[in-house]
Amino acid sequence: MPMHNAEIADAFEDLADLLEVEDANPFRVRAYRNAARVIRSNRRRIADLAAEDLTDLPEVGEDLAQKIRALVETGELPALEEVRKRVPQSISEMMRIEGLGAKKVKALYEGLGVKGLEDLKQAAEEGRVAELEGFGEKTQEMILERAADAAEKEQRSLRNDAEDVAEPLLAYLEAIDGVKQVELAGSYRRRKETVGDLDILVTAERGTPVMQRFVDYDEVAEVASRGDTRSTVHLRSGMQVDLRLLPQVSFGAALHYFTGSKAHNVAVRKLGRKRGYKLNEYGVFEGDQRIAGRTEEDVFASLDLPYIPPDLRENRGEIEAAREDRLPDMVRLGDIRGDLHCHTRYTDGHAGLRAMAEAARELGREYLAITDHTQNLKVVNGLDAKRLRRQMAEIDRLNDELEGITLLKGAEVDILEDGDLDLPDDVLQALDLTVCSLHSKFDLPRNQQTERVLRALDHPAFRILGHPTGRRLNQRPPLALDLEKVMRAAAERGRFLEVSAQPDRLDLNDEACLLARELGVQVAISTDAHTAADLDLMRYGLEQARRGWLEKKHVINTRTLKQLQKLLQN
Ligand code: DGT
Ligand code: CA
Ligand code: CA
Ligand code: ZN
Repeated sequence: MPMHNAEIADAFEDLADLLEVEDANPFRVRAYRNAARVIRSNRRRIADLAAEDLTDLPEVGEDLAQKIRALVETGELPALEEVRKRVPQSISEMMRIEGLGAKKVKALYEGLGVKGLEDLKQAAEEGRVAELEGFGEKTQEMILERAADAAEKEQRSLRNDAEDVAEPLLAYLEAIDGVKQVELAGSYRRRKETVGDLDILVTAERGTPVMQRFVDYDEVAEVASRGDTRSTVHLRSGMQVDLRLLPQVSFGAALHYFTGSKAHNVAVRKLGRKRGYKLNEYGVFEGDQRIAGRTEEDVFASLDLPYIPPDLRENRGEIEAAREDRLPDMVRLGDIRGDLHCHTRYTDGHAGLRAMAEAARELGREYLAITDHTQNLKVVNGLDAKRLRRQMAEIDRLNDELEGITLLKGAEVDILEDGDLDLPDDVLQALDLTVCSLHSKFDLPRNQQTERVLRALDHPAFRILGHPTGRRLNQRPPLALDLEKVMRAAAERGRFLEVSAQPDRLDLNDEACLLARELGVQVAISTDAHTAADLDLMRYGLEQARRGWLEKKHVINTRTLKQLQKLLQN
């Protein structure tokens, strides 16, 4: 059974974590992390690629290719086994606590000898953590709060990882003779940014061996329960899957029920009760009479509601909006005309300007902003004014030559600790746009962090706030920032916020998108592409924008180039 991309990526991430604790060369740590990212987001199954093909992947040279082969063939990564001899493996458990990075974990290990979550909890309870240099009462409390979570809760899967697992399984089920409908409900269908487990609903002709085939699926590691109408398994990737076999007459009701969210269901049921109906996963009932249930449309129609798309079913006002016929006309992928954040070989991207431009054109984009990092970010060889000027000249030359796509001259400008921007004003003013981002000092107190961003917003060259909260799903919590204040200021000054489509960022998230809509700030949905293939990540950002009720008019990269340029000049 070949390894999943996610499993390979996890091994390299573990390696990077442990090396970081060991204080290894940061470039090496970064190389493994980048490789993990490339592997995780690759469409093809890495385990099926030959050694030569592996080096074609961005970030993967001879050395890494060899490590990947070894891992795929033996199930072990020798370099990882080596570090594990030096650093207890359980140490990386501690990194699952949001907010505890390698540096802090290392200090805890060396200073207190804590080797894992259990040790750490005990040390915190005894008050020893607060006494350690660089830690205090607040950190200790945070650890106590989050350690229990980290121990219990399996991490939720990122949406794109869940897709890698779900899509082949759905195809497998659909191919079974006699199977009629297969739908994946739950948070997956609502396009939530992370997924706890997969909830699959199936209808089939009588006598179809659905359950048998399900538990026989190649990727099943363990069958947790098996029945005639419901089974639960755990896949090798760690994902839990519930499968329910349903009669046709209640498929729509079940699909609605198991799509959720729970809060949405509760609100819909209440609405039904007001009319004297009973709603459950079998249908809508008036007395003993089933009045709806075959399709979701029927279920909504029985309550005089139009169809509510799954993306909106979070009980955030969608039922009232549906009743009053003012559901949002959510932005679609086809509305997107350009991409306003990407990197090239000048810094930490893996393709040149031309290759990025051609890939964007291939996807139907009309414009692409090149936004490499700036000088403060040394680890990626950030651009100083001189190198940026050189890139700008190259963009001018390319624009003369290229048909069907326009490159915009931009930069992802570091916001410095005091809110200054990381390039001289004259070069900033010469750019078509800036994406201004926080890449350091994540732990400033909320007031100070907010002031820092507000100051940056005041700079005349500021255009878009990149990945505003800095969160990395399953890795780093959002930084303390008064988003409402920032949004109000952005709205006043005609600035924009980014919705990063990077699957582990999705930042702004859905709720923040709703707030942006309410406060009248427009957003840019951007891929932050580091490879040509990354330009196709757009849909992940789009999904969260849709969950946040955003429409075409709220998203600046749905504008034509001319309209956008006007908006940016303001
Ligand atoms: P997840 O798996 O944590 O990402 O989130 P969901 O939304 O997929 O939740 P899950 O798998 O526990 O259940 C799937 C759906 O089934 C959920 O969205 C709504 C429905 N459901 C489950 N339990 C209940 C319940 O106790 N009451 C109601 N009203 N609905 C429920
Ligand atoms: Ca679920
Ligand atoms: Ca479930
Ligand atoms: Zn960035």
